[in-house]
Amino acid sequence: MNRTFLVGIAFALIGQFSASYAESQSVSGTAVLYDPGGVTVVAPTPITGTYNTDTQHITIDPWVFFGFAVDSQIDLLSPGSYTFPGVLPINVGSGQLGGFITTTWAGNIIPHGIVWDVIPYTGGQHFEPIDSDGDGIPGQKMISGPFVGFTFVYEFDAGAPAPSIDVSINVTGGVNQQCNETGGTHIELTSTVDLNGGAELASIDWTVDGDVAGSGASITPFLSLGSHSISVTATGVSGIYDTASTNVNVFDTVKPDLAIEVVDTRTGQAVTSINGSGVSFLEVRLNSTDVCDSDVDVAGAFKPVYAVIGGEVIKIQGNNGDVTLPTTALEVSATATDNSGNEQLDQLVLPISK
Ligand SMILES: [Ca+2]
Ligand SMILES: [Ca+2]
Repeated sequence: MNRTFLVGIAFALIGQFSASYAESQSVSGTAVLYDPGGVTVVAPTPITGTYNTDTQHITIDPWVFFGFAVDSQIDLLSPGSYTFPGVLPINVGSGQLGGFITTTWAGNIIPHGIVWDVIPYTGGQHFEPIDSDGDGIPGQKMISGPFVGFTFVYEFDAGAPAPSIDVSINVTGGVNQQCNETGGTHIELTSTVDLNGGAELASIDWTVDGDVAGSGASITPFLSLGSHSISVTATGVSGIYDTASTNVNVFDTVKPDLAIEVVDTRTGQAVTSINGSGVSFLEVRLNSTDVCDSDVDVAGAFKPVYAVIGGEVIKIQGNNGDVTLPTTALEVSATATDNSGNEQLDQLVLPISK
């Protein structure tokens, strides 16, 4: 008596386990509703459900549309042609499965049809809705119920989630950066890779302006002044991949440094004043450097300054055709311009003593 009882429990347990592992797969995907013009009335909304592979029936877990629960029961259809009351003919080709769907919403019982391309992968399969009535909108439009002319599609994975890779780019310091070396900046680019559904990463490859720029989780390329397109592709061992792109702009808004130096060539020393007889030994040097531009354009002008005491009148007197003016100082002004158009101005006045 006891023995029989135990065997019975064992069978019951086996039955339960085989039901949950062999006959039932989880369903995960999205629901979309298109209006008769193909505009999405319901953007892709996450749905879950259960696929009973023995009865070929899918139950979509209730989700909410306009405040009412949507309950969809799907009888799967193997390749062939089917007609159901209130539904356009459902024609299922090879490599496809059809669905006769009964959706209950706000007290309405709505029959509709769908055909999926079924794309198998390790551990599951993807159900991709096709335009089975040829109206240019994915899915098959409804011809009965409150949404005649609308199309309702379920797209999902059944079984294990499909392997997927998602990659994104992080630019250390942001996508707009000041030039901090001659001609450009080294910029650190880092990828973030999300692997799902058992996907395994094989490689990460970068391009800058369309050219191969390295591989691995991060690279630090030199980017010249201007805008650059960056792209990274993460590839899985199964060949699936994802690509992310961004633009990085290197700019220069820093003015060049500029120093005016007046050198007495007799000593080679910079001077801050000179006596009259030394004027012909002066040489003016315009020194400019820029973080980004190694070849700054520098232009200068050199002119005499005449001291005028209040109340004096300047008279220019000719003397055998020469004109002599009492020069009291030399003034140098200069402008340095880098290749991004940033200008630095400087001025120096050198007094001349008698
Ligand atoms: Ca369609
Ligand atoms: Ca600059």
